Amino acid sequence: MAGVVEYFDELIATDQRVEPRDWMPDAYRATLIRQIAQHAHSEIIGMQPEANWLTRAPSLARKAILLAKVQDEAGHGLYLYAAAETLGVPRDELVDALLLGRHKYSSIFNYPTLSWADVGTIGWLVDGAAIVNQVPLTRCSYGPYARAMVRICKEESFHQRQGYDVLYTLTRGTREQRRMAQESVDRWWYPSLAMFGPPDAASTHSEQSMAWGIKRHSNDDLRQRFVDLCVPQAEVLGVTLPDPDLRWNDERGHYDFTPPDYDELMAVVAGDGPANRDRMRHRRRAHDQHQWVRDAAAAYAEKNR
Ligand code: FAQ
Repeated sequence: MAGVVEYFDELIATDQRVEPRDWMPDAYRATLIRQIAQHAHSEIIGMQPEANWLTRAPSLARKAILLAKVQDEAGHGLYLYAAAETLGVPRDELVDALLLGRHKYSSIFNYPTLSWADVGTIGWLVDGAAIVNQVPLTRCSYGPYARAMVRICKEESFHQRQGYDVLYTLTRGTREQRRMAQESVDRWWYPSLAMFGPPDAASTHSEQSMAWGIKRHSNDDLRQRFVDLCVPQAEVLGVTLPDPDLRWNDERGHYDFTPPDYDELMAVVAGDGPANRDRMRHRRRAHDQHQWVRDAAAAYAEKNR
């Protein structure tokens, strides 16, 4: 036993990857299962807000692009479930944990998409926040998660650009289109900042996850990085970020900003956001209605065996 513990400590200390065959502490395994499963569920639930606009995209090209993006999210969910399975937990169990409300998914997907501009804003801000959070995860100490993140980040980068392009087009359009873009940014700014999680002082897992090399930066550091990136991008778009206290701080070398309302974050995470019930109802219905697909796939696999 002592040998494997030292080997694990050595892998972490020398910034190498832990692989599924390696011994790992139970708490390290549990933390990874929790984070990777939450991440996978977020990708799957995250298909719903944008899918809401598939039938109403303003052109065939926009519809084809959005369809591809939503399908990418399904693929991300599948890579991530596969990464979680390497930790010894079957996929059925993970999916059941979501459906029974035992697992969380990202707060951001509990907000409704009220206008076409929301498709642009989700791409720009939500995928933008996802990239800031996930690029460091390509260096996560657990190999299968880190490798899944490499491909996911490349695709997220395309998603972010398509969203920016939607907003760029709207902000160069009619007065009504510019108004729609601004109204959407006003609604999504703070929920996007909240995606990074509670402030460091209230983050239960950060310290241990950083010691294990699962997380590489704290929630607040990543949130600050995101704000610093967004301000010049908002200027190019010609939209105003809805924060009167947002200003450059020469001393800190960062923008000062108003943090999101963490009570709201906790309420949304606890199931009380504007769309939580709809999201879960839709997910459970889809799961039940497609039982025949899983049955057919299992029967086909059995036949081939
Ligand atoms: N929502 O101690 P910490 C995407 C929970 S991007 C819900 O700081 P940790 C792409 C947290 O789980 C979105 N719950 O936790 C896309 C913990 O609860 P627990 C998904 C939250 O893990 C774009 C408790 O609060 N990305 O899907 C949130 O160290 C467009 C205490 O928090 C990821 O999952 C929240 N915002 O840090 C798809 C990235 N924040 O488990 C479709 C990977 C915190 O003790 C369309 N995950 N909680 O019951 C992470 O980086 C981390 O898990 C954090 C949270 C940073 C989210």
